Amino acid sequence: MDPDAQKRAAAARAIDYVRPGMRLGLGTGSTARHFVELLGERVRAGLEVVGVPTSDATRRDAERVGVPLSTLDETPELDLTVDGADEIGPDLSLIKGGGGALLREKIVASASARMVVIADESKWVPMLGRFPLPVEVEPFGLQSTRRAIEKAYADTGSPAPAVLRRTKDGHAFVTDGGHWILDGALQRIADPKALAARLCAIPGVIEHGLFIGLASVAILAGSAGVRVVERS
Ligand code: A5P
Repeated sequence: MDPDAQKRAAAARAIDYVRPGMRLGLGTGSTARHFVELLGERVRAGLEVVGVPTSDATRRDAERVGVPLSTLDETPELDLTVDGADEIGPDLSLIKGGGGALLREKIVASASARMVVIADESKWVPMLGRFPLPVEVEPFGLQSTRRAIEKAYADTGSPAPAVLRRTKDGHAFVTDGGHWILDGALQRIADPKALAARLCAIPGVIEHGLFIGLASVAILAGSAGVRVVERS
């Protein structure tokens, strides 16, 4: 299986977790897009669910395939969120936000009774940190916020620059919420909880891409097939 087929296989297994009447959080990214497409097939075959998208891109995908949509204002409690990840650690801690949707992804996952993360095996790591950690920031005061973030990295044992994410044409990448993203290539995050607490305490930080204690199931697809890991 090539990586895209693996993503689709993981997404297909996640469909097993969907029950009629569920209120679903719909993740963002290439793996989550497979889930939305497969969910659309089920909806067209008669399955009744409602979805809350985590990004404008996912909203458009869901509309295209016919998944009925709601918002967290109309539907503040969800049964299940299915989303991808950039890295998955052994305790199902995640790095997310490679696609820039981390804030809405975290809000939606936190409003859900359960989060299932879907990915190809390349996302499974013994320790988080090889994928650059995205931190969503308020543009006002960027340099001060950047310095505070870099101090948090150094103080927690992973010194690294916090680099402004840019689009291909060189402009700052702007999130759906109108914020910017600083990516930190930390290499290893020895204590994700400690780092998360430090980042949350910085006023210009809107949200960070460490998802701790949110995912309860990981569905991983590789060349040997699909495996399911449950958080103990
Ligand atoms: C979006 O902001 C991210 O959190 C994605 O869920 C993550 O980047 C995984 O994306 P892929 O499924 O495209 O690898």
